[in-house]
Amino acid sequence: MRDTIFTGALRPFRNQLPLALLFAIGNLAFAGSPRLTHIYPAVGQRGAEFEVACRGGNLADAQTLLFDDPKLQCTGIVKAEGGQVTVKIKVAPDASLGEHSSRVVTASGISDVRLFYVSPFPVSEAIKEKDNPKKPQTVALGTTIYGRTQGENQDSFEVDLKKGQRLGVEVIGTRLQTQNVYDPHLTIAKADGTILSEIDDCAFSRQDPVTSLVAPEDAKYLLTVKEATNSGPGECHYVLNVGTFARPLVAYPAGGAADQELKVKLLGDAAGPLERTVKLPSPQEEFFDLIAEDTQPTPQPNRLRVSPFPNVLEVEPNEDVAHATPNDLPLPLALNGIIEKDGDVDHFKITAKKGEEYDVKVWARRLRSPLDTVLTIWDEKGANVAGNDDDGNLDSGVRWKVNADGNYFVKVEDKLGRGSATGVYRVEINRVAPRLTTWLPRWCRIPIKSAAPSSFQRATATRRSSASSAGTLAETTSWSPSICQTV
Ligand SMILES: [Ca+2]
Ligand SMILES: [Ca+2]
Ligand SMILES: [Ca+2]
Ligand SMILES: [Ca+2]
Repeated sequence: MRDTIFTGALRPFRNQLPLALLFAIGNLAFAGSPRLTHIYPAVGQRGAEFEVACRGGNLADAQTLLFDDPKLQCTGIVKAEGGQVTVKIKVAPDASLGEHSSRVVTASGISDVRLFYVSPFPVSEAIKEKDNPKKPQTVALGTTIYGRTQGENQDSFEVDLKKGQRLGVEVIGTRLQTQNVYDPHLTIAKADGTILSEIDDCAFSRQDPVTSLVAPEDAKYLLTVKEATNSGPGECHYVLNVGTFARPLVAYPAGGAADQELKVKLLGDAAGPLERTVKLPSPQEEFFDLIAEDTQPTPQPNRLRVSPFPNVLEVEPNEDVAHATPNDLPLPLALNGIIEKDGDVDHFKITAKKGEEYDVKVWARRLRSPLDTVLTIWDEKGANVAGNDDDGNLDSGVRWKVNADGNYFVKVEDKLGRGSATGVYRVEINRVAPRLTTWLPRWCRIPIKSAAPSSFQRATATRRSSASSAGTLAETTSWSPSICQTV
């Protein structure tokens, strides 16, 4: 399953269409099956109007490109044919930077979701000189480039930096591909070829590299984008943001109480931590996207959690129960800390009452921390009362029913004992509550074992989700064998 940097792809299209209509369109989509495999370019500057090509299938009767945010509007269809529709897009000057999701709406259905990015910078296509395709393209600081690096292709860019000036770079590639795995790789070198930074994958955007560095001297610096294995398949689209912007990797604390001001440190930028104070939204929102502004806006935000309960911040040293971070606040709470060096272990004291039931959820990797957390809850006698390593992802989570009144101790550590300055985590301890989630039915094609060794079958399934009053959520898959096909 393709990863997305945040949950933009899952953000509901709630401002766009009534729920009933969404389901109606969903049912139509089963018959019409418009497919959206790529948007090129999958980026546009805020405040700008431009054209993009949507490629896929059954797009001849396309009516619009629908975004999750009304500040991105499709203002017209330029040309529509079976496999491609070209549309005009207008992005409001105050549209959110970063990731958005979009679908093509046709007369007969609505396509699958693809990602689209809004940049603060002018956007242009990578250019290669015909007579000298290896010559780097000179780009200004504060530019968004899009292009392709198929097969062994490499695209090179040259930027001019003064000593001490920061260079921020983001590549978006894996998140744009749907038919093939495209794994971008980034190198930053001096003009003489000395490599200053080489990055393939990172916790912030997984297979898409981001980095920042401070220029060691006045000079020209070379950026090279390629597929990590020199064998880029398919379209291999990428988007490259280059500028003097800060590129923090995580925020600490990684969330706060709704409707309250929160002071956060943005960590991981080459020029050092940044401090910001933000007003978090109402508790209807689960997340807040923070754009760091430091000389230039950072094109992709750092995501914070929004909770209806207060924060507790760790106090080091807290390596054992005897030195646990003290806390007199009642649950529910969010415990925040950093596994800041190898071997760091953090403990927090909490108080709970018999019969209470809590969902204890760690937010670390899902907020782009490099940690693989392990969570344990101890009682005062040293008995392990709850714990978890991975709760459906690398972040830990457990439902905890309290058996006795008393003090308890929450322990957080990294599974491999690794820590770093960006090893941020947040443990949300919340009362168990009913939760209802709705979304479009999703059709997926998955391989099925076939008798013929050189072929496999694909079937189409509808996934439905349901929530009970107890808050449990089940996802069921119903198959439609009549449309199985051998390919
Ligand atoms: Ca990569
Ligand atoms: Ca710590
Ligand atoms: Ca510690
Ligand atoms: Ca884990």
